[in-house]
Amino acid sequence: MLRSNLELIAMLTIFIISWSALFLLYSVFNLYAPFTNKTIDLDPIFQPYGRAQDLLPADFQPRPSEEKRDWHDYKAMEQDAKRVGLGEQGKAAKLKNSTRDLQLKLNEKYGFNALLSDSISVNRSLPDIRPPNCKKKLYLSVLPKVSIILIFYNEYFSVLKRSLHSVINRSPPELIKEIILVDDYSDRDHLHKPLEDYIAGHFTNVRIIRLPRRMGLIAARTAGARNATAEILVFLDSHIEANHNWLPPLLEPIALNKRMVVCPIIDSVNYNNFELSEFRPKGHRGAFTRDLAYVILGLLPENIKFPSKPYKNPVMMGGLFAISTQFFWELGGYDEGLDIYGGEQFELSFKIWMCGGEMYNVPCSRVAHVFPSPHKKPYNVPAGRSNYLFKNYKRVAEVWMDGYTKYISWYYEAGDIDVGDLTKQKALRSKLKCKSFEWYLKNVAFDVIGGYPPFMYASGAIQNLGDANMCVDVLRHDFLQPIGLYTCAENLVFPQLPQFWTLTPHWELYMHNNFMCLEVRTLKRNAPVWQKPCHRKGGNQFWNYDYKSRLLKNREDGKRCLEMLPLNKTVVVNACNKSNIYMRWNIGFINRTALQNISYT
Ligand SMILES: *[C@@H]1O[C@H](CO)[C@@H](O)[C@H](O)[C@H]1NC(C)=O
Ligand SMILES: *[C@@H]1O[C@H](CO)[C@@H](O)[C@H](O)[C@H]1NC(C)=O
Ligand SMILES: *[C@@H]1O[C@H](CO)[C@@H](O)[C@H](O)[C@H]1NC(C)=O
Ligand SMILES: *[C@@H]1O[C@H](CO)[C@@H](O)[C@H](O)[C@H]1NC(C)=O
Ligand SMILES: *[C@@H]1O[C@H](CO)[C@@H](O)[C@H](O)[C@H]1NC(C)=O
Ligand SMILES: *[C@@H]1O[C@H](CO)[C@@H](O)[C@H](O)[C@H]1NC(C)=O
Ligand SMILES: *[C@@H]1O[C@H](CO)[C@@H](O)[C@H](O)[C@H]1NC(C)=O
Ligand SMILES: [Mn+2]
Repeated sequence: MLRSNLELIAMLTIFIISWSALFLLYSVFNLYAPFTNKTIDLDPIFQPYGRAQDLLPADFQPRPSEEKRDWHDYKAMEQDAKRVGLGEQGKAAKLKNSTRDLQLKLNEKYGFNALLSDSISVNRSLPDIRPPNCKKKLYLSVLPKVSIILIFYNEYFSVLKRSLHSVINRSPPELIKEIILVDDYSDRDHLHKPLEDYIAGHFTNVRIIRLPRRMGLIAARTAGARNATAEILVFLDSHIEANHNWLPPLLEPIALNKRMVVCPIIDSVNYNNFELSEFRPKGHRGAFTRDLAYVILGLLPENIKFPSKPYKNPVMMGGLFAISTQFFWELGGYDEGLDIYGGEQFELSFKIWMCGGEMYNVPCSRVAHVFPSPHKKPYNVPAGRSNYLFKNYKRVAEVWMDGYTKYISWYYEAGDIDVGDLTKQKALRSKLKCKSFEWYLKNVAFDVIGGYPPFMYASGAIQNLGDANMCVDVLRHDFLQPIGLYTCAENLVFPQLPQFWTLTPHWELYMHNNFMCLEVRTLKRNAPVWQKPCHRKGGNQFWNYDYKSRLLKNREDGKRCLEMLPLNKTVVVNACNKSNIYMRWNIGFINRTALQNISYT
């Protein structure tokens, strides 16, 4: 549930989740009914905090002059280096009896090769893929203790066990005060008695909090944070593997500055073979597009020059980070009006930067994350509003993004989405005297506007003129299959995610929120259209909309156009032909000013 994103595939999960009908669950008080006693008197959230030093408890002073030490656990590293076997050293693994069919079934059900996971040790070794300099780094010898909050919903047992063992095996025991597992109302049997027995048999400082009903990621993290007692909160997913010495580099910046929020670098565990590799693009400095999709900005030259040095991160990927408990609550924790999942990483990131904090990525701290297969069936999320994502985003934008909201592609159309009461959030912003969004854009996310100019050429559903019921749709396919057509969303300007396309100033046609660009790989007849990572090189990913002829042209020469094959009810690319009605398309929103300025056609 890392945002993830960044996470190509995890992002897909977002919309997979969003496609399913959802059950509405969010009045704050209902949500927290089971925690109500605490909620009321624990509401330190909106107490005014004054100066930064008020945040420091008497018994915890930063010790910048303190001795440093080498926190590596060399014995554990040595033992790990000797391990051999399936998946050891983070190598790609394969079961002898595995078939493609079985793999697909597993991917649908679990999002990864669950049987393979069962055959890989929960204590498996990982390669040390940190920048070489990290091996020599020393950190303060006195570091604050952490509460690790690991939330899960129907997590696969061996994957959850591996997450726990990796954290415990690779953290200095004296730094972990407790590990709090938050169960977001799982219904798989193994997560009840068997999990409790396993924990009792293997760990001493791990406890489980069970939510009384499905509440979603945001509420689950909040419940974990309320239960935590250590000075620092570390939020993790339940399908991760912590690498050597991951914890001290996360904690030192916070020990030195309580308003520092720190993210590890997230590596990737392949869902088919459990191979560990470095996440691409490297570094994940996070940001957002005009749609408020999470995107990854390139590293800055100084980040590349000093690869082990922490660097500023405008927006967290979302799933894995460390923050001082007090700062978290000073910021009000997560906005409790956010439903289920989505937008919370923007909310927290904006608050951190605008309200006196800073956020860094730490290249010496590595945690690997299983990015699930796009085949994964949507979670059994309680039904309700299908547009909770937009509701969340709009809530965040309304409170934090000031005048920038006018640039958000869908904002005007989202006018009728009720975002609920924002009084508390706005009061918090004024109480903490937070800076403006303009300040944030200038000083922190300074390359967002350049990379993602605050306007687009066209966006929304792409509707065929030959058959007005048909719109271009991702069809929930794996990226291994071409996109297709589906019955159009009711609102063409602001459709559901699988039909929400954007034609960008980079001449890419991409889907809101998943960083995948439409690409045509051949010049043959009936060329299929694929979703592929955006390469910014034009050519097979170049698209241009001629709003007069309504042709949607691929490649700079404008000779090939998107076409619906009415018999097959599919989309392909063929030589342009204005007289072919099936080659003509409406797009929900078009910016004529921008489209008129086309120098390519
Ligand atoms: C494949 O082998 C593994 C152990 O080697 C076993 O646990 C699993 O059940 C087998 N799967 C099938 C489909 O036979
Ligand atoms: C994994 O390591 C822990 C010690 O950290 C040990 O208690 C446990 O038995 C090991 N499990 C396996 C399957 O190797
Ligand atoms: C944390 O939750 C557990 C289980 O619900 C409860 O027993 C404990 O009192 C809680 N601790 C805090 C500090 O809230
Ligand atoms: C479309 O369907 C026809 C007949 O149903 C078939 O011959 C043709 O190969 C199909 N084309 C594509 C691109 O799938
Ligand atoms: C263009 O489309 C029209 C209408 O479908 C068709 O009659 C004509 O043959 C097409 N022209 C070419 C060159 O394919
Ligand atoms: C028009 O295009 C040119 C170059 O193609 C670009 O520099 C300019 O900013 C564009 N103007 C508008 C209004 O989009
Ligand atoms: C349309 O594009 C122009 C640049 O060509 C931009 O200045 C303007 O803000 C855009 N309008 C909208 C509504 O996005
Ligand atoms: Mn995740």
